Amino acid sequence: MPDRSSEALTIAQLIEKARDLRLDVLEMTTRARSGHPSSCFSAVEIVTTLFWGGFIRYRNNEPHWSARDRFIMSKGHAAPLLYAALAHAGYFDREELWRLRQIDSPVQGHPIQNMMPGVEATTGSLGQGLSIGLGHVLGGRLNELDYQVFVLLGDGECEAGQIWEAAMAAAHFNAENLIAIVDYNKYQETGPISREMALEPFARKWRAFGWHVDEVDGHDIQDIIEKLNAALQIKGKPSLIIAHTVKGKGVSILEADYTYHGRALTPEQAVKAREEILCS
Ligand SMILES: Cc1ncc(C[n+]2csc(CCOP(=O)(O)OP(=O)(O)O)c2C)c(N)n1
Ligand SMILES: [Mg+2]
Repeated sequence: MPDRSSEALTIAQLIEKARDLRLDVLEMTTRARSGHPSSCFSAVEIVTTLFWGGFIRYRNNEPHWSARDRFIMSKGHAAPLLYAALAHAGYFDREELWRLRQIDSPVQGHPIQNMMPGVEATTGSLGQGLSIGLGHVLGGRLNELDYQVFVLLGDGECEAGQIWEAAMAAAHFNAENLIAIVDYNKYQETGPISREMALEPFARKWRAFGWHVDEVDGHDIQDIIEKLNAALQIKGKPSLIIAHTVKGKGVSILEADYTYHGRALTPEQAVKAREEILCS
C-alpha cells in the first residue's frame, strides 16, 4: 500500500485545489438554484487536505478496492463538495457536476451510496455517518484490512443522539483507525449552535467518551496536515479533530448571514462570489 505522504500536493497546490473546489460548488449550486454552498465552503480545506494532502488512499478506477481508505461525508447536505472532490479525484467526468439536483440525475442533492463512484455512504439524514464509519472500521478488522476511515461531521449534526452512541461505541471498540473531523462553523440550520443546543465544553465531552481530541484552524491547510498526521499516530482509541471554521468561508454574503443555509446564490450574486474566490 502506498505511503500516504508520497502522494501529497504542495501547500500552494492544495490552496489552488481548494479554490477550484469552491468555484465548482458555486457553479453547481447556482445552476441548480438550490443546495447548501455555505455548508460546503466551511469544509473545503478539510476535504482538499484529506484527498490531496496524501491522507485518503484511493483508486479512482477501482472505487471498491477493498483496502481503500473510506471517506464518509456525514453532513450529507455538503454533497456538492463531495461530488466536486470526487470529480477532481478522477472518479467521474467533471461535466457530471452540472447535473446536480436535476430530475433522474445520479448527482442527487444528498449523496447516495454507489450512485456515483466514490460515494461511500448514503447520508443527509444527519447523525448516521459516525456509526457507518465505525462499521467500516470493525469490518476492516474482521477482514484483516488496515484501512483508515475518515468521517466529516457538522457541528449541528453533533446535536444528534446517534453521534454520541457511536462515540461511546468507537471508544469501546478501541477504533484507532477512525478519525472524525467536526466542521465547527458555529451554526446549524436555524441559528447559532450556542443558542439552539450548545456543544461546549465540546472537546472535554469527547475526551470523557474516551477519544483523542485535537483542535485545528479548519482553513489552515498546514495546520490540518499536522493534526491529521498526529491523529494517525494515535493508538488504541479513535481520534476527533475539532476544526474551527467559518460558515460560507470565502464568500462575504454567505459569511455574513447564516440564513443563507440551504440557499443558493442568484446568478448575479454568484458573479461577485466568483471574483471573491478568485481573489482570495
Ligand atoms: C436528522 C436530520 N434532521 C434535520 C435535518 C435538516 N438539516 C439539514 S442541514 C441541517 C443543519 C446542520 O447543521 P450543521 O451540522 O452544523 O451543518 P453545517 O451546514 O453548518 O455545516 C439540518 C438541521 C437533517 N438533514 N437530518
Ligand atoms: Mg454547522
